[in-house]
This record gives sequence, C-alpha cells and structure tokens, in this order.
Amino acid sequence: MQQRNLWTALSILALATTVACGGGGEGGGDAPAAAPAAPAFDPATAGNVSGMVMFDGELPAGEELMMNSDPVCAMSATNKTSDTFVGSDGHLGNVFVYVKEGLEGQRFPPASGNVELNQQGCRYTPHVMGIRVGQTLTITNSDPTLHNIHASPSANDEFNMGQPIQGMTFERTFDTAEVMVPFKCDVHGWMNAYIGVLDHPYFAITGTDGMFDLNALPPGDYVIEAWHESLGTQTQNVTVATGQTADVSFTFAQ
Ligand SMILES: [Cu+2]
Repeated sequence: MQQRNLWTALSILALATTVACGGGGEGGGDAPAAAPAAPAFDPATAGNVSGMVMFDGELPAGEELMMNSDPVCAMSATNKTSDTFVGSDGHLGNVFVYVKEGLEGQRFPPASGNVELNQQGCRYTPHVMGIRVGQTLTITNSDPTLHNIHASPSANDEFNMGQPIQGMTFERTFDTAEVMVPFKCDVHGWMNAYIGVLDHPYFAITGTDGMFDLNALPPGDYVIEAWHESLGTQTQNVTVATGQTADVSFTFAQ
C-alpha cells in the first residue's frame, strides 16, 4: 500500500514536470524567453526635435592642461587644450541635450552595443557622452601609464578602478538615470569627463557646430534640457507632432 502511494506520487510528479516543461517541445528546457520589449508607441506617429546650441560672445580660450607631473603624458600628448569650451562661430560643443520630462512611464527597447570611454594621450575621449540605464560602458586605457577611473555619481554607485597597464579594459553599467555622472583621474588632475545616464534613448551631444537632433520621439509635450559642464543648464518646452520637426535652440553666455 505504501509502495503504491509512492508510485502514485512519483507519477503525479513526473506528469507535473512534463507539463511544466512544455511537454518536451522546443526550448530544450530553457526558461521561457522574455517577451520582447514592445515599442512604447507607434513609430509611424513619431516626430523630431532639432536645434542648435549657441554661445553669446567670444568663446573662452581653451585652458592649457599642465601635464608635467607625468613625463609619459607630457611627452606623448598631442592635444593639451581643455575640452570645456569647444565650438566655432558662436556654436557650442560638448553640450548634453536630452528629454528631461515627458517620457515618464514609457518603456523603450534596450540599447544595442557598448559605449566606449577611452583614456588616450592622458585625456578622456569623448569628454561628454550619454548612456542608457543598463547599457555597458567599456573603459580602456590606451596609454603606457597608470590611469584610474573614478566616477562620482550621486544616484548610482561610486567606483574607482586603477588601470596600470596599457590596453586594460573595464566594464560598468549604471542602474539609475542621472545627469551627469562626473569622471576624473586621481593620477592626472586635468582629466575629467561626464556621462549622462538615461532610461530612454533621446539624448545627443553637440559637436563643434552646436547641432543636435532628437529623432523619432513619440508625439507629446516635453521639457528639453541642455547641460554644459561650466555654463550650467537651460530648459525649454516643446511640443512634438507627428511627422514634424520642432526647432529648439539654446544660447549660453558667461
Ligand atoms: Cu590619468
């Protein structure tokens, strides 16, 4: 009697296992694949934001970076001018422009690929960048000298990692949206960079022509912010309509 109960229990267990595994069909017992992230909106309804960041007046001259504390840097660096003020003809580069408000609660497909931050010629390349929450940041030391990458976020975890050997790489992700996360090198006081972490894909960094595009936005009302490391932030409201490109331009001054 006891033996029969045991077999009955085992039979039920086997049946339950078979059902749970989907009857041994495709998938080889792997966990069910997560549903693909659905677009937050119909892309056919999208609109765009485009604009320019200007600097009113003469752009401050780039500060010369004093690299004498490390002979490797002093001898090998081909560019010893600060990246804080870059631009031409009244246009301002290295400005992080992004959707600050208006996308709350929406989900977007994850970004593909890594974002690269290089330490080369004893400076960070790029100087200003953006990344998605959860996207991998690959940090490389291309120099034959010690750098340490020291991030000082307020909403994410701080990290500080030495890279003593040329060619070393290190990967990191961010859990929370944060504009901006500052980076510095504790060995070389002139090295700094900034990364904007967002939970959506609508951000851009202006080049020396000051131009930016935020394409394929859901129609709606947004607050667009422009951030500059020395000149602060500005915001503007904009309405994005299907098939239209709204112009949003910013002018900074000292
Ligand atoms: Cu360094």
